Amino acid sequence: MLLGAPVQEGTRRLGCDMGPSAFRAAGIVGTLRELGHDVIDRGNLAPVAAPARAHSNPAVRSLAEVVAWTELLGEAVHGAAGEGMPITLGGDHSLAAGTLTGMSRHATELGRPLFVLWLDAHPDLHTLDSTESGNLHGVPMAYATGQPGFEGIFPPLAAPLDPSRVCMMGIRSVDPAERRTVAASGITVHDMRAIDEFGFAALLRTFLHQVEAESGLLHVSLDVDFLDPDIAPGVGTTVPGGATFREAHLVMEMLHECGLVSSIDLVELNPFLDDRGRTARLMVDLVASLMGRRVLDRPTRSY
Ligand code: DIR
Ligand code: MN
Ligand code: MN
Ligand code: MN
Repeated sequence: MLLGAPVQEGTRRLGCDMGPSAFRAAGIVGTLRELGHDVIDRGNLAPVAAPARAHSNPAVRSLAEVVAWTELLGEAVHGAAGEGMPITLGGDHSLAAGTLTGMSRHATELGRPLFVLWLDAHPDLHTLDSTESGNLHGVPMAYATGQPGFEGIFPPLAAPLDPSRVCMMGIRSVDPAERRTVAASGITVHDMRAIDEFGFAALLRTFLHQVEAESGLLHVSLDVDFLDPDIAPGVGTTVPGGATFREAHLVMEMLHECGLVSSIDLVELNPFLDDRGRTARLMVDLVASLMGRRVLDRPTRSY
């Protein structure tokens, strides 16, 4: 189930609103059908215009728009999760506040715990009070894990994410307030140093075993800047030293083999900054690996 979410108000740089179109132009529908999946493309969502909303932190920008997207996506993703696997085509990463709202409700109804694999250069753990950039693509994980200051502004989650059920990988740009939250929250954060030292496979395997042991649902949130800028230039917040082509495909293939992925965000693709669509095509190829494309059939799962 594809849901277009052309939100760009969570970032200062314009162009993420073209992300859903670029995923379609890069062939996401045909690619998934070739793998044998039934695909329904619900087109692009559009929230009704919301009146501007101020916050005591004057840096915060486009709060009303991001809250409106959170409410709209919460409903849409909850509905889609009842029918299949919601794949949300972003749009900037503020949309994860909405997809996690929807998946939290779905998981609560099923009585299963929700796990999140956050693939990003950034932990996106700012609160509305701590953000200095004011860009709300930097806050969704603080909201979803129940950090203070979102009550009465964002919709309440059916259940805040348990930090022990969140795993972040690829992290290499952390603001001071986020660093304190990482230390205090109990979220598993594998920065690039940890990945250099232990490798994606070993670290991811540990997390997937945890999801499996608790019969969890696994939401995967893939920010384009998880990838190295050399292979993925089409994003507004490139950070050197990201995941390589091979590492990213390995992560995706392991996710397919685990069979636990319930929902996916594809975020921060900025076609205006891309190089003849190559970032969009790479993202579609990664989704293909996550959804079952492989070089050879493997007799046993590798995770
Ligand atoms: C940065 C950027 N930490 C901020 N965050 C991004 O503006 O708060 N997340 N780009 O993916
Ligand atoms: Mn992000
Ligand atoms: Mn329901
Ligand atoms: Mn990022």
